[in-house]
Amino acid sequence: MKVLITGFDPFGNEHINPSYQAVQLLELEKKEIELVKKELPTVFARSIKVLDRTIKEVKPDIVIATGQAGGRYDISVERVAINLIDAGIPDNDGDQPLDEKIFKDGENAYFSSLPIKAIVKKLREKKIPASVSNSAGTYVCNNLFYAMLYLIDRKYPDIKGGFVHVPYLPEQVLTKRNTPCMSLNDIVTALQIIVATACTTKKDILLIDGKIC
Ligand code: PCA
Repeated sequence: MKVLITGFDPFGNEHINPSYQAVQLLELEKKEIELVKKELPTVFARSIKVLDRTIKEVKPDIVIATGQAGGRYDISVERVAINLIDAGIPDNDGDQPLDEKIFKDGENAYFSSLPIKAIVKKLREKKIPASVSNSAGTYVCNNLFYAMLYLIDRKYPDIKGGFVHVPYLPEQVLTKRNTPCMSLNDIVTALQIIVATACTTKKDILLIDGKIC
């Protein structure tokens, strides 16, 4: 079983991105899982090109993309990617599209094909805060997540894919009052659990984790 796992480079005012920091440190106990790591640019168009090229080269069974969600307190296992860009800040190439479709001929939305609730349950069992998230935002992460599922739908039907947002690291919130963070160690452990659960779960479980509003 081959897993491609990606993280993003730093963007906005940050000098690090916890997603790729954690991906870099990730090691698996199970030697039967081959892990391929890739850093993606926080750039709308280029991140999609790099992902597509990497999928073509690596031919993974599973793709797990990760990104920073500053201000979130837990590991957010994303459920849905929407066909919309509405950039609150420019990407790392200076592009800031507003209210644009990602792919004109794509569905309005695609759902993750990872066992999102089984992942949340396993993370909580290991005492790592986690939840299903129903929005990956409207920036580069949603853009990449949407493109991944579009490409899977069109070109790579045998691949399973999903997206996980991770909180800031403690060093990123030193001067950000009342802002949550998670240790790099916990984020790396979370990624280990996510990869292992994605590789071993055939059918997702039912778990009460719906949002009232
Ligand atoms: N987080 C941003 C883009 C890159 C990243 O790590 C996002 O959530 O869209």
